[in-house]
Amino acid sequence: MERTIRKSEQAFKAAQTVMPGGVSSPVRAFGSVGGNPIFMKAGYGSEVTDVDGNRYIDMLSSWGPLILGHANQKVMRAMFTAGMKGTSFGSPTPDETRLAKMLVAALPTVEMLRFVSSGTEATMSALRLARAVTERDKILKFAGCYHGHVDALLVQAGSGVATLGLPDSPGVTAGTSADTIVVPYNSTTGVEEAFAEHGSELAAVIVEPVSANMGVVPPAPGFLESLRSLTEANRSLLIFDEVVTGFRVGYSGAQGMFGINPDLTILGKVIGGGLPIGAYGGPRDLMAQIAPSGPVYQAGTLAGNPMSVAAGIGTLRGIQRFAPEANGEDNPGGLYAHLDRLTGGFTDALEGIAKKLGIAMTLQRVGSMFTLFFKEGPVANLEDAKSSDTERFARFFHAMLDEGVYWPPSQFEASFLSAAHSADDVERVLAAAGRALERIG
Ligand code: HOZ
Repeated sequence: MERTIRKSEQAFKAAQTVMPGGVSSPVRAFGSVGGNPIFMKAGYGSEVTDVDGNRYIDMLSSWGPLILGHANQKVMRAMFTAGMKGTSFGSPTPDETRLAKMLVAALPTVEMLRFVSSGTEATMSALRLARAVTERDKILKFAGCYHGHVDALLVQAGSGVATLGLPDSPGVTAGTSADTIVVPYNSTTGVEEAFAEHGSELAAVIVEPVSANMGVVPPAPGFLESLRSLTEANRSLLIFDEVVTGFRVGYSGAQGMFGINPDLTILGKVIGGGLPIGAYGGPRDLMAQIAPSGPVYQAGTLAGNPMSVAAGIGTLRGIQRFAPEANGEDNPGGLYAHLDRLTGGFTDALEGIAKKLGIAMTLQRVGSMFTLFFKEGPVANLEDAKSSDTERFARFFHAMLDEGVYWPPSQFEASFLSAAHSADDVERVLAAAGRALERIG
């Protein structure tokens, strides 16, 4: 049956009259894949339903936070129980300490942390702290990494900036971007050269330890190690942006997976279970510089919001208590091992289908996050990612929508599986992808 999207189209028309591009965040507008965005009305488990009533297996998972799937009942109960007692107090609550303790216990490099309301805020605050304690101005970032829409980091950024092919954003002053040094991802030589030239001026190197915003690009062997040793040697801080990877690639994030200890860690997404949240943390002596214990100012009316914090606690508990028997399978190793097997099986099978059809495709995956690039691989940096066949990706995206699968609407983003995706879901997505690839050629 033909898919009807009449109500989505009406909703988009109405949205465009009052919101730029009709959306609250650019990539959602389908700019790079064409067509009009689908407006959602509900999500349950591994599925989302649009306003016309079409159902899709969701491969977006709200861009990563929903590791337990949509409307997980335990998370919802925790969140509503908190909300029924008040949505915000502008005063501290014990649940903030509870969640903070869970995060500190999971991440050995984080002894103290501060909650904020988004990953962008967390990044902005971590940079301020790094600049304050090092008394230096410059920051090194990597092309294609995205750290929220912080002015200083909107230079050769990934995510929507890469998706829409935008130049660095107007409105960011030359002075602000003058303090940002950009190096290709996975280029240890580039970082060495930057340190040789600017070593004494660099406050910090900020990196997504697995990049997720030019599509999934894992760190090359030795890359993160070289960042650690170069920052140490030059007394700069190493900041891991684990907004995507934190509690997604493993319970101790990418830092646990690769065994590298950053000085500061930025968190978001999974730790709020789908509600707005962010956090930045590190060793006690560094975090003690934040007001009111120290002079580095940072504040927020809704920071540590009770519903976000409750959803975060509920999500982390759900991860810890993931019950293998509920999936009817033998599941040594808990949720992360389960997701690794599920996602690995999926990407291997999809690669096999593409090979059979003679389609140039590379699947890059770390744990339950992956990107299908329409090109021969590997993809090691933004330049590689940009040489993907984005037109073919757009055709694939729409063919998958017709097949009832909601893929991220950009070649430069990650797909995520969750605890709610069953083996049957994965089989259905594979079959859909096979038909879609055959159709688009
Ligand atoms: N920056 C997000 C993905 N990496 C996109 C956010 C959104 O559009 O919701």
